[in-house]
Amino acid sequence: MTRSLLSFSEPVQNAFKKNKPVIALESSIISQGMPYPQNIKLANRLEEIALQNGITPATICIMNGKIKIGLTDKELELLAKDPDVRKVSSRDIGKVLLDKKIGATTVSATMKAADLAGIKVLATGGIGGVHRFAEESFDISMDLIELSHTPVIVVSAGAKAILDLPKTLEYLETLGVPVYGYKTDDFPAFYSSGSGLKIIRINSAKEIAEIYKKNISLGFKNGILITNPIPGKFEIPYSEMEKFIDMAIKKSKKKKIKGKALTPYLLQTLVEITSGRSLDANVKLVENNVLLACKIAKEF
Ligand code: PSU
Ligand code: MN
Repeated sequence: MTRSLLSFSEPVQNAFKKNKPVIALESSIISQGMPYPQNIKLANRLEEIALQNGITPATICIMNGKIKIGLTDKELELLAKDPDVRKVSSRDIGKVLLDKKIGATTVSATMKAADLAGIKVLATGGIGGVHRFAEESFDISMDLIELSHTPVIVVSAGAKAILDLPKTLEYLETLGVPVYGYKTDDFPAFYSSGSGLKIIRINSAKEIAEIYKKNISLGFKNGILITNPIPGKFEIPYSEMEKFIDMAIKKSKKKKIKGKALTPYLLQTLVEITSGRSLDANVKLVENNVLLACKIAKEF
């Protein structure tokens, strides 16, 4: 029954048949996270990086009443261009399937799809988390909840810097989600390589896979959050970025932007305020995460 709702691309089917590693890629970053044509360039580039590293990429979305695991170039292009593509978190999957609409999957929905498809590693830019002023808005990304009950390794550059990072880390602890820094003990802040918040350091992809295997052996259902800092030469220092983020958040409050529209609005506003610098950093950090996801996938 599950299988009938999943639709695998040919390359992904072949990889499974030959027992070759596959990584999952989310699509909300394409449809809601970045403007055209940078989004399609990135989507193609990420697939290329995976292939060059001997890994089959499976970008995930919802189309024609199916959860698609692996997309064609045409399908990627559609996700990048069509303004009507919905932003789909886990809770939205059923409705978008029924409506036969096109849905771009966030980290939470992509984790769910990856788990159903048997894919253990997912690469994204930055996960969603606890928004600033969440004590008023209650806005906490479903990504965190999904990490607590879906056994997928999510490779990120930390949580998006527009969020309340200390609260996000606290909430991940409450939810029982292990958070590790790849070759760092400083929680990465998306555009910046560190936030000053301490996390546990891990030095190899092998160790990450081993922890995951132990958790699975014990029947644990939680995922693992790997945070991989943006390479230093591409980062925008935290102190510099904070001013821009404050400006973007003030603008969102004035315009009363809320709910699922908030994250895309803030990311887009930052691209404008920084004259594209934040977009360049976003691209670089995602590429870096795909590279690490490939290394981890090879350990299975
Ligand atoms: N990472 C990026 N850009 C993005 C996202 C992640 O570099 O646009 C998306 C992811 O799909 C993530 C979502 O799951 O933003 C979080 O949205 P929200 O805060 O509404 O849960
Ligand atoms: Mn939200």
